[in-house]
Amino acid sequence: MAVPTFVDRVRLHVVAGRGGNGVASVHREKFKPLGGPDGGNGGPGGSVVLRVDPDVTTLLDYHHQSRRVAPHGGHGAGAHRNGGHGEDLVLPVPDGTVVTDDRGRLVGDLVGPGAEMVVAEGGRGGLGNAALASAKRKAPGFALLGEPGEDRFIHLELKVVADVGLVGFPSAGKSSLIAALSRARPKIADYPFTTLVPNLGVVTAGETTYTVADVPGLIEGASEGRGLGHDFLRHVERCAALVHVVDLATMEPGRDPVGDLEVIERELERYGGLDDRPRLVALNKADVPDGRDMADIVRADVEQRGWPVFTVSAASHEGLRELSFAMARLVLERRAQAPAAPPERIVIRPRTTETGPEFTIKQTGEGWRVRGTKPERWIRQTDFSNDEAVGFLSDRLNRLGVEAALVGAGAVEGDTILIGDPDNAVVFDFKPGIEAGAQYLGRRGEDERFTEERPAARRRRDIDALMGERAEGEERADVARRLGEEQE
Ligand SMILES: Nc1nc2c(ncn2[C@@H]2O[C@H](COP(=O)(O)OP(=O)(O)OP(=O)(O)O)[C@@H](O)[C@H]2O)c(=O)[nH]1
Ligand SMILES: [Mg+2]
Repeated sequence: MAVPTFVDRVRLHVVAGRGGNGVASVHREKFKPLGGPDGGNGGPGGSVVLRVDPDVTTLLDYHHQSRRVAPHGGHGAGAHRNGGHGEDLVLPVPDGTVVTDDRGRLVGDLVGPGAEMVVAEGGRGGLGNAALASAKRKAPGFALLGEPGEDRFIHLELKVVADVGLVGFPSAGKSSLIAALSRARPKIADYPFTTLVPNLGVVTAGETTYTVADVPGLIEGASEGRGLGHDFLRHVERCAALVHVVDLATMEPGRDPVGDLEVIERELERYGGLDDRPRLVALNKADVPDGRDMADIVRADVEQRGWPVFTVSAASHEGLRELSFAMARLVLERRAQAPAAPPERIVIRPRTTETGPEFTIKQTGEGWRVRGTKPERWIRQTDFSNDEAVGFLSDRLNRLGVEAALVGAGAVEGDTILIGDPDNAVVFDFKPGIEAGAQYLGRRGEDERFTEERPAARRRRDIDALMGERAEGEERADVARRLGEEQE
């Protein structure tokens, strides 16, 4: 098969960058051997972003290279140096690109220049030990790891964004009409299925400028896959109006203009969703001998259906002015109903914010399975070769109530606990710090992790302590936010 030059459907593997690791470091200076923690944070990984670029008309690039990877964030360093941000990988896509996930669910619809969407979010950078320090935990000997970036498959599908769609049998003259009405130069030939992908032309009628697209020819049974099938009709789904292009000069046995029109209407109906679109009928090739007579016979029949009829010739340009103004009127009506949004930057994030419980516990054959956004994120951030980091993890899990919930559910010391998704879970032996039932008795007073201080006050003080040591004022808000999230 020839290499396709127009690709309107691709499956793309997008991988965002990993966040950089935070670093555990201690400030050293002459005469000041214990200068406090100064390990910087890792930078976030780059995201993969789709952005509509008016100069891009096909998804061909993604057909050739179907895996796209954004750069990682930099690791933190000593002396409060934070790792650099991984740059976002921006992938230009044509206007009208529809994004779905592997299960066919709609993720987004990119319409209008500049519309953009994050399809794989970069991983967060890990906090360094400076940011993890608190009044109680003055010199943490650990830092958090950066998180992996999102890694997913998406499907891109192009739906041409045109105001008017031309439909009709092969060789009816759809491409010829586009060529006659606009400056587009699509391929025109006297054999069926010349057009294999939609052509787009820009038409100006008086004050109105609009776009016209043709669709590869339809034949009887297109909905069952005959000819090129009716799949391409998705390109006219967004059109304000449809124009039937009817061949007045067909020599094929069994075909006539009115019959052709009925066949195409049936195929449109089978495709579905296009009933509400106003229609015009262009009887084309009026220049052929007896063309006009044929047009007059057909006209009465078609007008009965309530559709305006135009007798035209793409060859001699007869009737094209009237047709183009009639199309303009329908486009204007549609635009008046739904004014086109100004081309602003839309940022769609595919993930919705999670609701519901922060974690769930389920007993399985392998052990107790803990799932939840936070516990799973914390696992990814933990350097399991560092005992202090593991201690910090268990503090966080306790604070969220995971341990208590496990005990409440009947887990006992020595049970297997799995945190995370089945393919990639971290496995622990359960070693509760509280006796069964003891979770109702209150907190362990002597343990700093269970101080009675309100979290908000503690967080504020932690930030103040941290900021006292640091000059980078502009990062204050960012660190405050991050600490808030990390310490929740
Ligand atoms: N005489 C005459 N011939 C025309 C006219 N319009 C188109 N044709 C001819 O009809 C043939 C088919 O035209 P196309 O524009 O390729 O038809 P199409 O509808 O795009 O066909 P497909 O792409 O195959 O679906 C070509 O040989 C054209 O030159 C017309 O107004 N008059
Ligand atoms: Mg064509």
